[in-house]
Amino acid sequence: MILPISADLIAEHNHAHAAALDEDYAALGRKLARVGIDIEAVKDRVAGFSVAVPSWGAGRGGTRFAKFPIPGEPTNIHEKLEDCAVINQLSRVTPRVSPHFPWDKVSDYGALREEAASLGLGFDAVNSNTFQDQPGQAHSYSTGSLSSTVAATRQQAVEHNIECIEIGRQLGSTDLTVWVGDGTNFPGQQDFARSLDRYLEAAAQVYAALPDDWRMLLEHKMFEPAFYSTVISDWGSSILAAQELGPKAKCLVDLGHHAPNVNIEQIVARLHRFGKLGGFHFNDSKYGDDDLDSGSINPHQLFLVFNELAEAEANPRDGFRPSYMIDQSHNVTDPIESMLSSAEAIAQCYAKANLVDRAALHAAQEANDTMMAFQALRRAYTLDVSPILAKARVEAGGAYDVLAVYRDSRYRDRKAQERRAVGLGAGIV
Ligand code: LRH
Ligand code: MN
Ligand code: MN
Repeated sequence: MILPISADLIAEHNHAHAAALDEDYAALGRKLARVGIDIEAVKDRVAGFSVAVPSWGAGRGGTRFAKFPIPGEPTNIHEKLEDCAVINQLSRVTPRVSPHFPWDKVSDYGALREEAASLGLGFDAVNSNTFQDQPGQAHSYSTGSLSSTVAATRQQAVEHNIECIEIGRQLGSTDLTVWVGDGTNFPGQQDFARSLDRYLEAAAQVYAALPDDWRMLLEHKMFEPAFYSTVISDWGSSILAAQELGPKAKCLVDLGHHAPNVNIEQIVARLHRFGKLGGFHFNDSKYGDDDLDSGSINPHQLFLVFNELAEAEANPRDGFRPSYMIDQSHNVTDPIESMLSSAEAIAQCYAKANLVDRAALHAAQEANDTMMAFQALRRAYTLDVSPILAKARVEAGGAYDVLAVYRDSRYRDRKAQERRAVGLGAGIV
């Protein structure tokens, strides 16, 4: 395996911080020991945590107004994999990449899988794209895709999803994520009930093509690109569709796809209660599907989501296997830096959720002691868990200070010499 960043550089940096890390880790260990928590056990759990990165997040994002490329950004899936390898090499928490088709189309997927493996990476959920027309495509998605009024368009969307499953099999994936932008911009434009009927009928054909060990993750989104109504607009539509499709259909929660102020952590608990929690697209949001960096706007909400996940893991009803993925658009930062920082924010919330004294929380809930129930969460949230993350990272060969090593490596500058410049123009969603 040839990884993109020099192991010597990482070792040199880590050596310079080793004494400080040991001191901070020991101090936190003593603090946790006072409340009966073994820091080594927490570190082991953190070491087992991972979150996938989106292939499309490796390039600079943009809005429909503009995209501002940076020198050295990736122009194809091979270069994206290389950048994702940097993120995983330094963070040791992002060993899988989630590809999007046809954006990541190649001629030989077996070779792509090997290429990823040689960089220490595997593949996560495959994402289909029926929200955009491609050059030479027979039928336009302007009338919708799985719910289109045009039968041939629905068929094309079904076939594309089935092709994604086939690609995913070759890549070693076991999840198909389906997000459709289908919806309307005007009252009366389509019949709400009939468009859902069409979606369900087409989605059932995709579902029927799933291998036994696969899941179909239905991703809902309230609006955009449709601005009046969307076919799978909320978790209610999503869970109803998943229930109708069958046990392999689950719901995927993208943190930016909800109505403003919705209690997302409660949605997580509800979906788990009915065995339908399939996965996450982590990002943060101020106004809508902003795709901002995870934990940059509302880190407390991210913690509360992980608290529900920790609760669900402890009480796994119909099983607990959510797939975790970042889905962000990096419009003004180096995407590698954003994903390094986001992966750390996500892992921090995971660690904090694992530090919640669940017995104390449950006892306070039973006793209707509101303040102490809240304090059980607050105590975990206010802990600085960064020494635990850093220790797990360094022990796995990653960097103590991921951003400092990345900058010192001058990786992006080197890529700017090697890679062709990407064009200007509007970005993707
Ligand atoms: C839709 C979405 C979905 C797409 C991705 C590019 O807004 O969140 O997950 O596949 O963005
Ligand atoms: Mn998403
Ligand atoms: Mn989105």
